[in-house]
Amino acid sequence: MKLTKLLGLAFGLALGATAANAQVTLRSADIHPDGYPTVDAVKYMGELVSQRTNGRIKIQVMNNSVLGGEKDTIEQTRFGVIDMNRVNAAPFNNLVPQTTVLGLPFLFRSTEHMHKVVDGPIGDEILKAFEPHGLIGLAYYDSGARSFYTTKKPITKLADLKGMKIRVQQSDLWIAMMQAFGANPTPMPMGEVYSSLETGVVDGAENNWPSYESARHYEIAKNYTLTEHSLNPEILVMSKISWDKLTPEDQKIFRQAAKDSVVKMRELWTAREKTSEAKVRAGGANVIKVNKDEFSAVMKPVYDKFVTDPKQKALLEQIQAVK
Ligand code: GTR
Repeated sequence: MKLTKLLGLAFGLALGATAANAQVTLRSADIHPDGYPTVDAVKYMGELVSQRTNGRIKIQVMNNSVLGGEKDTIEQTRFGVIDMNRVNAAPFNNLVPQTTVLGLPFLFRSTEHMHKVVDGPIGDEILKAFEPHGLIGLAYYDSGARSFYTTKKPITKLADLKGMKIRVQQSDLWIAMMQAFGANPTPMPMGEVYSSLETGVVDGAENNWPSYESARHYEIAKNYTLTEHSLNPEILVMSKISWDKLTPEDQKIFRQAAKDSVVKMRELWTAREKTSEAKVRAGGANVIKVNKDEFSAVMKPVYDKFVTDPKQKALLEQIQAVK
């Protein structure tokens, strides 16, 4: 073998060795503040990944919307600018239509029902649907039940929503849902909601206890009406560009660590729902119980609009059939 060839081979080996031992830090986006369960769950996943790769791969959670609102970070994740992203299912709806069923109003009978669906083959099928869009679906996280909150007029019955300007997530499903409730939907990123409530751009919004509390919306929108209209979960995704750079062994480690972080997330979530509820009640929130049947009774147009093709219909039926 010629010397130059030998040298080349040695160089190649050295490069290979460096690449295998090199440390990589993947960036994961989240809009929530420090200590929010989704943020801590991804940090926990990062610890597992780091342990299981002997410190070769780390995950840095860049939360507090530092990388932008959810719609923007989804695009950046698709293009590999951001490696991972924890986002609610709603902003994925227009990109990955299969996610739409998860947010359908009054679909899940309970958290247990939702868990059974996302933990089983239906959940896997929806996660797989991300891949053609440049994303790898890794896991579902809890997001509790979403309920309305308003600054001035409290919602005590369905008719109160008539004509109210309600902030929604940037998803056609959510726009249609608000219209079916009789409200006037205003889609915008979460980061703009506080000032929009404060300045009267919107009369209200809707979210779970922890977001209502952590985003401090309860300070200005004191009426929280327990409609619990959706149990739409959170979804953790990875950029396919970043994923393809991992070895098959590391991909397995990521899948398992994501799965393990779900268990952690559920513990964190259950605890946080309680502390957030206690905090907003202590902060003077006016918590209102309503007849939920009145609200669910007007949701047929939403189902008619979004469950149209046979695949969506089959998916919905499968979800409803899960006992
Ligand atoms: C939260 C969710 C966020 C975001 C937010 C919103 O419950 O965790 O990912 O979707 O709601 O309403 O924009």
